Amino acid sequence: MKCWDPRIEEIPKEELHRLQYRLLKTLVYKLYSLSDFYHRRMKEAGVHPDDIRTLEDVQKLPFMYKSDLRDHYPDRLFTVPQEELVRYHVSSGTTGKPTVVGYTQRDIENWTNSLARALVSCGLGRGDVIQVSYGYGLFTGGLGLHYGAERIGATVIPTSTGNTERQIELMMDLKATAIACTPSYLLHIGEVAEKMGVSIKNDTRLRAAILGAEPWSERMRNRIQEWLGVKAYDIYGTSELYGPLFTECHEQQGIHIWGDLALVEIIDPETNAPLPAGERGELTMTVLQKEALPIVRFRIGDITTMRDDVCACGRTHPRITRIEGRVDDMLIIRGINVFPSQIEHTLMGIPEVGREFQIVVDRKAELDSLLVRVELTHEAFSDRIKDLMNIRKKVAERLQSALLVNAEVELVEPGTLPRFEGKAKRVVDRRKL
Ligand code: DLL
Repeated sequence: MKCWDPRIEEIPKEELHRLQYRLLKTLVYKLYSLSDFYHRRMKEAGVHPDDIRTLEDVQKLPFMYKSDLRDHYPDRLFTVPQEELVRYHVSSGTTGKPTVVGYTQRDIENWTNSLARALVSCGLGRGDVIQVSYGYGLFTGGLGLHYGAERIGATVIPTSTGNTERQIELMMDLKATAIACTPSYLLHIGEVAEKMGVSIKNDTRLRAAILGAEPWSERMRNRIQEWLGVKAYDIYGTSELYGPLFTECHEQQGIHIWGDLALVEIIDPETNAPLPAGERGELTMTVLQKEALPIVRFRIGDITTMRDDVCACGRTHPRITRIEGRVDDMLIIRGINVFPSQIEHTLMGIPEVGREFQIVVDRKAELDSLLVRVELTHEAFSDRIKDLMNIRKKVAERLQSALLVNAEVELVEPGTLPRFEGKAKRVVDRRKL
């Protein structure tokens, strides 16, 4: 099957814009009358629903921040009574209070359909066996993918995370053709499989991996594809926008954002000005059809670029490029901005470097220091001391030229750095401890 819903996925752009405008206008009127929060915010911003006369007028509306959700914990931004809710999810809130999201039956429908379109665009469908190794529970990854995979008629293995050896046995016994998990967990699965004497590439039917929930680099994709013999697709979403929602298609040229569900803007994080397609900034979304917890101009904090050209696959909806990281994950080292994903991309271009690394930032004598601990491949690790010194020098030079910051490099034995079952934590910022 080429598209799950070709009528909407290949809709002419002008028609999509008209539809978005209609949905936006309806949403704004609804919120003005239904939500104290949005009513107040719009009044403060001096904007009335009648002022929304074009799609670009979305820019007149006030922004919403993660702190708004925390400040209204647990459910004070919901616009439906509890009886209308069919589910809650709760984000773990690495920085402070957790946030609670609620769903009506229709919200679950929209979420599921978005993932059905996405999974079909990754070449999956009836006959596929999809192992869902995202966490099930309060996290949106497991149940989100589960519903999407069932909707397209695939067979789901709901393994959730953990118990990795058993995951590999089930992958073989039940002939999984696809896996959905974080990229860091797939690395771990691949390693554990090797220890069990199993080659994912040769001994399983796995051919696709739906990877996201954390930043990962293009070079990591190449390594995963080559090593495990799968096509690796980027999947994006956040709990506030339902959960995992959008993926790349088989062209692997950016993540398709279904325009009938969400309106994308890229904002300059410093000036708050909207940026045109092709310019890098902070992803901001308005969810056009969301009942329980409406989301308008939500400043997600992820850094990306928008593409507005039509994809070679024929889908007309806007795309975003791979997320580089979150504004608040950016490390400022001696005044220079560094994203952990840049470090990953640089390291994965060095053949002697294995797949795991750790970044340690500290402050010594009032100066920031950056230490990058790098696992070597088994072959490189058995090299002579002199060769190791050369590898260390090479890694330090590559990092210096990519980041414009000096990094101390420590080479470590393969298999010694932490492994992850959910989202990876590769940065230790001792300045914040
Ligand atoms: O991580 C939802 C999800 C589940 C997405 C499964 C994909 C797959 P949260 O826990 O609310 O929701 O975290 C959302 O994770 O703002 C990004 O910073 C990061 N993130 C998610 N997907 C990607 C990705 C889920 N593909 C936050 N690349 C987002 C980079 C990602 N970062």
